[in-house]
Amino acid sequence: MRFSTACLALTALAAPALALPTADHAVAKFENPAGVSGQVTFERQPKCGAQGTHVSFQFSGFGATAVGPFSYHIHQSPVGADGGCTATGGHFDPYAVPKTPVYTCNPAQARATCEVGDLSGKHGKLNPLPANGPVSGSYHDVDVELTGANAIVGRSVVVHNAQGDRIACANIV
Ligand SMILES: [Cu+2]
Repeated sequence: MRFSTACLALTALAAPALALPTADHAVAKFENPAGVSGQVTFERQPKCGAQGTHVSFQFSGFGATAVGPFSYHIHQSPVGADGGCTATGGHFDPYAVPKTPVYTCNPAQARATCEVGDLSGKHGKLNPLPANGPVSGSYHDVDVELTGANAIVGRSVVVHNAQGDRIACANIV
């Protein structure tokens, strides 16, 4: 959430809305009728600075058995052909941030210590109120890129329950 205010202020000053080329926009759509639905949208916004994307998310359908707060990350690989989340591999971490003695990432600490894909570490976990209700929000993330060597397109977003289990995943397209 650290970058939201400045980003929105600058966006408001940008005059007419321009159609975004495909490379400036990507989305992960969660379409699970029996479980977590929603989407995470990534938009490159040059007015927010040369780097990064504006990220907006909305989720619902966590269900009575899913216990949050829910973390969510960009994972290295796409969802498996069978729809399973295991194939997504680990967190997207192109800069190989230090993991010893222990990896930590929270919204109060320097972002350079966080994996690029650790969206909930950098910006906060999903904390629906009521417990299994819908949740939404947005922020600017200076390290998430849609183009170039560290592009996130073709990877995936994975949602975890409080125990760390992968409860939903969707490809970033
Ligand atoms: Cu994850």
